Formats: sequence, C-alpha cells, structure tokens
Amino acid sequence: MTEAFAVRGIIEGFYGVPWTHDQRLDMIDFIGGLGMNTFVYGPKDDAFLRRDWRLAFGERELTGLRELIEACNQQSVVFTFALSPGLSMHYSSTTDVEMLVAKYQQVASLGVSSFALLLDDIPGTLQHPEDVAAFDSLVDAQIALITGIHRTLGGDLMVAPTTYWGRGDEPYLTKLGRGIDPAIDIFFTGRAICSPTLESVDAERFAEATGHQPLYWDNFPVNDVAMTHELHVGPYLGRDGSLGAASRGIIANAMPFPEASKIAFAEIANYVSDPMKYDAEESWNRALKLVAGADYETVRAFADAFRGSALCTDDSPRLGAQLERFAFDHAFGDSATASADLANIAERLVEVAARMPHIANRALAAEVAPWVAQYERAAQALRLCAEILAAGPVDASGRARVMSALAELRSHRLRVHGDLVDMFLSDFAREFER
Ligand code: LTM
Repeated sequence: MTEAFAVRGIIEGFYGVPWTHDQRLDMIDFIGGLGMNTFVYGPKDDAFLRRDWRLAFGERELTGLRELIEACNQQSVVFTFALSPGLSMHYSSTTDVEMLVAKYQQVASLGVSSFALLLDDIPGTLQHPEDVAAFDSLVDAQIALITGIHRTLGGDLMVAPTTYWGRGDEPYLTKLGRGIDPAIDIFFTGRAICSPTLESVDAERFAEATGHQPLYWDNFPVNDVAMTHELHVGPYLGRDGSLGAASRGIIANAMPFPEASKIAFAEIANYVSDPMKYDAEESWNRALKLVAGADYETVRAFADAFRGSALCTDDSPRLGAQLERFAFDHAFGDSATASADLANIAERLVEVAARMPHIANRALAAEVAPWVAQYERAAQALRLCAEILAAGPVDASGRARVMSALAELRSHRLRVHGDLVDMFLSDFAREFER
C-alpha cells in the first residue's frame, strides 16, 4: 500500500523572466484541476523576492498577490510565499531579521499561512564580519533565522537549505535538520541539482540524518541557467514508486514557459496520484493530449525531438531508428532507395515544423517557436543530404553545403533531436571526403 504524497505542487523558482500575473492565474487553475495542492511563488529574478527583498510591497503588488491567493483558494491550492534573502542578509542584524519578518507579514495579512525561506544559491560560508563574529558557522546562523521566522510567523514553513542536493546526510544538512523544528519542511533536489532519479533510499537516509522527510524540489521541467538551449517537454522518468511514503512530497520547478511546463506538470500529477502504477510513456502521451488537444499528433511528433533532459538520455528515438536504418541501407543495400527514404524522413519533419506554428494552443506555439525554427533547420539539413545523394556522386561542393547547414544549425545553440542530426551531418560530410 503506497501512501500518497502529502505535498503535490509546483514552484515558480527559476532564474529568468518571471511569469506574468495572467500566466500565474491560468497555472493555478491548471494545477488545481490536476489535483495538485501547492503553488510556491518564488521567481528568482523578481527583485521584490530576492535581490531587493527588503523593499516592502506597494499597493499594486499587494493587489496582484490578493488575486493569486484568491485563485489558489478557489482551487484548494495552498499559496506558499517564498523569499530568498540570502545574498545580502545579515543574519546577526536585528534590523534585517525584522525587515524579513515584516515582508512575510505583509503577505500573511492577506490571509497566507504558508511560507518558504529559500537559502539556495548563496555563499556557503558567512560573509559579513558581524555574522562571523556572532555565529560559529553559516548553519548556526540559519538555524537561528529559521527558528525566529517560524516562531514569529506561525503557520507552515518550507526551507531551501544552502546544500540542497547530495546524499542527504551531509554534516551541514544533518545539523540544520536537527537544529530546527521537525514541523518545518526541508527542500531537497536529490543526488544532483537536476536529479536523473529520485530514490527512496536517499529519502530515507535524509530523514534518518535530519529528522525530516525531504520535500523534493524536483528540478524538472526547469530549463534555466546552463539549460536555456533545452526544451523540457519529454517524459517524467526515474522517480521511485515508493517515494510517496518516504518523502513529504514533490514540488516541481517550472520553465520560464508556463504553457510548455504544463506538459511536465500533468505528467507529475499522474505520477503523484499513483506512483506505483506510473507508466512514463503512457503518462507523457496523456499529458500531451491534455495540453495539445486536437493537435496532439503534431505536438507528439515535435516533442519526440525534445525528450532529452537530466531525466532522459533517449533523445529522439523515432528519428534515431530511422537514421540508423538509412545508414545501414545506404552502406549495404540499395542507395537510391536509401536516399528516397531519407527524403521522406526529412519531408515528415518539415511537415511537423510547418504545422507547429498553427496549433490551437497559441501560448504553446509562441513559447516553443525558437525550437520549432531549429527543428525546421534540422529537417532542411536532412532534406539537403537527401537531395545531394539523389543528384549523384557526392562532390566537394555537396560536402561544403552540408557543412554549412551544420554550422548554421550549431550557430543557433538550441538543442533538437539531441546530438542526432549534428552527428548525422558531420558523418555525412566525412563519409564522402574520399
Ligand atoms: O534548485 C534549487 C533549490 N535552486 C536553483 C533553482 O532556482 C534553479 O531554477 C535550478 C535549475 O537551474 N537550480 C538551482 O540550483
């Protein structure tokens, strides 16, 4: 018997342009409809929440927050308000602690009773001389801060520790967990920042060491920082079936693209509702149908080129199998048929690229447009190879055209079909060098 995940939700916790107010409202309805119960509001590049956390909200911001809270209430979704003060916080300064509490209290006065304190991505040691004098270490300063905030605010508190990935029994994490109230949730991203797998054995080690079951901050589908060239619309894989009982729950970190993020969120909702029976491929298809509606076939074909992520190394299996077949037939079979097959493969891809801008989900079409353009470039490059082959023996000019298509593809720095097309074009040009 599997226990359900107590916390099931998402965090707007990426670096990059925060979602708009309307996108948030739409997302709250969407995740509420999926049966998720938590929306953590903490975009890293909203100055009010991180860089300028001391700034009090004005009436305009409070009105926006009120609407978000109301939308959450309507969907039975908990609105969790997150602040990331760690870049400039003086832990030993009463003024800073009071300002932090005051900022949370502005939101508490709107009826919110769930808060998050994000201490991730900050220096791993105390920086300010007054803090160094006042505390033995960063973790001691954080324990004091977290305890003070929790006591003053009441309500629920989630904390992102400064070490938030690893084995779960690191000395910092162990001390932090043992030093704060057991009711406070501690975020953990698993073995890595973007973890290919989330395993119960790690959750159990974390719980044993810290005295808290981990609250997974799952860095999927997020594609910020070094991942901005990737589009994460592939399958949600590698999460243990028994994680529901071993953890407090899962909060999935979004992409700056809310509509495209819905694909992963729908998959995660499928997973958390029945992790033991979860079938990633079936769930992926169901999620694509939900988001793409009548355009499912087109979006499914497109998304096959974007399966790749930290969770999935099988980048573009359909095209991979087709190109393998082509290479074999070309080397050992009838090369005219092989080049006709390559032309067909390219044609199908060109068609998908042509249909994508016209799908009914306009928000999705707009968000993925740069990757559609890259998909089209890859398709045209394959078409070029087929044309060159069909025209007769490949000469230096044919090779040069393929190399130039490859250079063009690479220059856009957007990942499509993993490395498949890139490798195919390089191999193609090399094969005909002799
Ligand atoms: O994962 C955590 C706890 N923090 C940050 C996120 O804000 C960021 O979006 C992800 C992905 O780059 N990585 C982090 O370290």
